[in-house]
Amino acid sequence: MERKWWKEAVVYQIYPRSFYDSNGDGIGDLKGIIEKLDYLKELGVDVIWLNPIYKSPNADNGYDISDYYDIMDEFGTMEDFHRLLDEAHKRGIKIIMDLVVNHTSDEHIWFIESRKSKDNPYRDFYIWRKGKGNNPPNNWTSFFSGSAWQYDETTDEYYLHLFAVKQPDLNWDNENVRKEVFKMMKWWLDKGIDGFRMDVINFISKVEGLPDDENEEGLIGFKYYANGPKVHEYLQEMNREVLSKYDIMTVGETPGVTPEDGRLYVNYDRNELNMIFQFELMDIDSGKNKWDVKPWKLTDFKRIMLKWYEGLKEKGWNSVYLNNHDQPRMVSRFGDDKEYRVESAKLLATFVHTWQGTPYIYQGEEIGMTNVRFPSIEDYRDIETLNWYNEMIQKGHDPQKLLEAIYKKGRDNARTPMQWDDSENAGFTTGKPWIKVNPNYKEINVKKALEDKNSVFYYYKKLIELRKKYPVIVYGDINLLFEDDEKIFAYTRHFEGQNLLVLMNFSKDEVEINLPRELLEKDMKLLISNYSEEELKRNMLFKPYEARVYLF
Ligand code: ISL
Ligand code: CA
Repeated sequence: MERKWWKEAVVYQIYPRSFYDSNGDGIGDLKGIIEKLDYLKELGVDVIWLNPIYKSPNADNGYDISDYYDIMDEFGTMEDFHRLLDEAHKRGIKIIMDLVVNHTSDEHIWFIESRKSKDNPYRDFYIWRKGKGNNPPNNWTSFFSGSAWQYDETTDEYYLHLFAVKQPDLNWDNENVRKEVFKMMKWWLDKGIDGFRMDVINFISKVEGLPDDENEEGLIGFKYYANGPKVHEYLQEMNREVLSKYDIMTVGETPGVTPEDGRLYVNYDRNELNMIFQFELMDIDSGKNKWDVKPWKLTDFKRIMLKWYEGLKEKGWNSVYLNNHDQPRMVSRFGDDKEYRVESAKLLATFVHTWQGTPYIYQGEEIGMTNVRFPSIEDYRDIETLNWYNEMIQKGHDPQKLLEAIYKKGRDNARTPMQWDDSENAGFTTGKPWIKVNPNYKEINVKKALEDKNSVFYYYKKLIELRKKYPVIVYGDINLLFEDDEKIFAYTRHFEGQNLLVLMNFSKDEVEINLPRELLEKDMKLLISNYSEEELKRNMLFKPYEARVYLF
């Protein structure tokens, strides 16, 4: 297997708005990130992925970009950005940027021009269609509720927006759109950035004719733009024109992708992307839609991860993540955010860092931050959450029940400010934060974590160190043990004579693990565990959420 720096790297995702506020306006900023670089250096991460920092009116917190060549006012200036890149590089930390090119803001100059007239040179940068009588051109729905079409009076046509009304979709079939995007990517790469995370990159090619979806459930129209007809042609063009000219890493965000589709994006010989984010694991607890939450099963968890491991094996590379800025906090979703918060946060980290693939840490995960339960809908900021809530209220649903779903799945769970210490507003800002902090910050914060050698933070630090020391953790193949067990997740890994045994109890019960004889006979060296050495004398009786990693 080919060794690559981005396979060995650990990525840390920063949501700048909620990371650290350097000037007291209540909004995290670039200077704030610079101030915290030493903290990230201490943790040991190699790459920072920055959520969008471009100029934006913030309908969707920066995913609606009005100028790709400028920095969002609240976040600082281009000079601040250069300093951030420089200071990160000085510490040996790379920076990858979010590339949001399925859509722009409606305040982007291209769209302002495009909507002016049907013969404007930018008209064809976006997807405009005539309505069907008084109805939109087709029945597709938006991720953020309602129709995916917005009527525009000026020219009596509709434009397509898979996300918010303020996020019109670009028309990738227009060669000039692709040229502009590639030019912009080079402009950033020439500044020395180290790669891109590509927002919904598998949505850029829509099926010709934009047909009605006969299946009127869930996200209507999805199959006509997810992994569309020309997506691979466009990504190969992007690779040829831009990516292949730099030593960078790329990761595509790709909702609705199976391992078969995945191979087409990441197989080495296809020259498209290095990695993608699969969503099958994130959908593990979804019923009719994300808000309809059903219990998840460990056997499904294992099955999905194994399928992706086998699916990309030797021909491509996986990414491993359990949460991000769109998802609930992993300890609340897959662990226990009460009695066993610390233990289960460490257990989940053990999985993320010892499975095959590049691990992605989302800010705050490394101190075990949890979901939040705001008392009122007024406290929420996320456009997806608010649009859905309003739509459901109009349909007559019970507000309290809606809040319960938001507590489980709302995106603001991940977006509350980073908890730095136990002072007011968790030390995130001296002003009024743009979104309230999680009230548990007195208990869960960075300062406390750094003072406690048994904290979640130091466990992450150690996992990251182990990854650097033992190539088997990065490159080893995987063999699952006890595949059908609903409590135990266990596997061995092998690489060039190094062997690893990972044992994890994903339950609140004590569980005895009966290792197969051939493993019992081996000389095992414990590399890391989330319970104390003293307690480990219990041998193979595993405490709630206990995790151990052995080298043999
Ligand atoms: O957030 C989701 C589930 O709640 C996803 O459906 C999400 O909308 C989808 O994965 C696309 O996400 C990305 O593009 C969006 C942006 O709002 C998200 O923050 C971003 O990660 C539009 O740009
Ligand atoms: Ca600020």
